[in-house]
Amino acid sequence: MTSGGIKPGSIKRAVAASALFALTMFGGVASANPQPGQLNMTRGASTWSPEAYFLNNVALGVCVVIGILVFGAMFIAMFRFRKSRGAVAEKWSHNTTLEIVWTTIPVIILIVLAYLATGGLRTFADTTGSEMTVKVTGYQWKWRYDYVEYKGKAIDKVGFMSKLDRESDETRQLHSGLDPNAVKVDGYNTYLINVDKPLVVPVGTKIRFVITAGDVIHSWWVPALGWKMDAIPGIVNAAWTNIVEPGVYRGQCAELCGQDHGFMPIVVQALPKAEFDKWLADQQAEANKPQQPAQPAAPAAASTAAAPATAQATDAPASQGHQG
Ligand SMILES: [Cu+2]
Repeated sequence: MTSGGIKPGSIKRAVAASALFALTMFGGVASANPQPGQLNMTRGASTWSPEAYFLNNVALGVCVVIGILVFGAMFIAMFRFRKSRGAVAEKWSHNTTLEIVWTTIPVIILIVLAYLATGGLRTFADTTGSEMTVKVTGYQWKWRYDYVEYKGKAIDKVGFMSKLDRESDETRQLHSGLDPNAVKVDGYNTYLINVDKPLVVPVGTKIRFVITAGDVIHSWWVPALGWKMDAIPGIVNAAWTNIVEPGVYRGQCAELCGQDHGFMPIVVQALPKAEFDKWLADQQAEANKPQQPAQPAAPAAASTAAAPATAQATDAPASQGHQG
C-alpha cells in the first residue's frame, strides 16, 4: 500500500451506509412462512428458532462489514492510486505491527462467532425433557410420521404417510394446462408446498423428533422451526422443537434424493394443546377400531405401513429395521 490516507469522513459515511443496508436487510419481515420478496431468514415460530435467526444475522453482518472494508480498500487502491494518476509503488514489504493487527482481529472475530455458535448448537442438541416423540421417516418421495410417545405414555398405531397434495400433483404434470398460481389455501399459494396429511403437533410442548430414512438420504426441513436434519437410512438423528404459535408451517426435503426431490413437501400443523389431545384421541380410537373397511383413513394407514416393507423385501435388512 502507499502512504495515501483515507479521510475519517469517508469511513463514517461507509459505516452509516452499511448500517442502513443492514437495517433494510434484517429489519423487516418476521413471518414464519416465506413471503414473496422476502430477503432475510424467518424468525421462526419455535422457542429455539430466534437463536438461528440471531446467529445468521451476526455472521452475515460480520461478512458484510468485512466485504465492504476489503472491497472498499481494493477499489480505492485501484482507482485512486492508479498508474495514470502518477502513483508510484512503495518499496517496503513487511510491517510487523500491521501483520499482528490483521491476524489478531480475524482470530477474535472467529472466537466470538465460535462461542455464539457453540451455545446455539448445545441448546439445539439437547432433546432432554421432551414431552412427546415423533418418528419421521423419509421415503422417495414422501414422509412417514409415527407418534411414538406423548406425556410419558407410549402411543400405539398412530402413524401415516404424508405426500404432495393432489391439486399440486395434478398441476405439476406435463401439459396439465393447470395454473400453478391457482393452487391456494386461504389465499396463500401452496403449489408444491402442501400435503394430503400434515404432521399435527401441539404448541407449548417440547417435541423430540427422531429422524431416519427408508431408502436414500433425505433431510427434514421446516424453516419456521429453525433447523433441518438429515434423514439417513440406518441412522437415527434427533432434534427438537417447541412451537410457540398455533399455525401451519411449511417445509421441504432439503437433500437431493431423486427425481421427485422437489415434490415431497412438509406441512406441520400446530394446534392448541386441548385440540391436539382431542385429535390424538380420535386417531387412536380410529387405529384401534376392529373393522378396517368402514373408514377410509384406517386402510390408508395400514396399506402405507405395509407398502415399504413389501416393496423393499429385496433391499438390505437395515432399511427394514425402521418400519417397526
Ligand atoms: Cu427427499
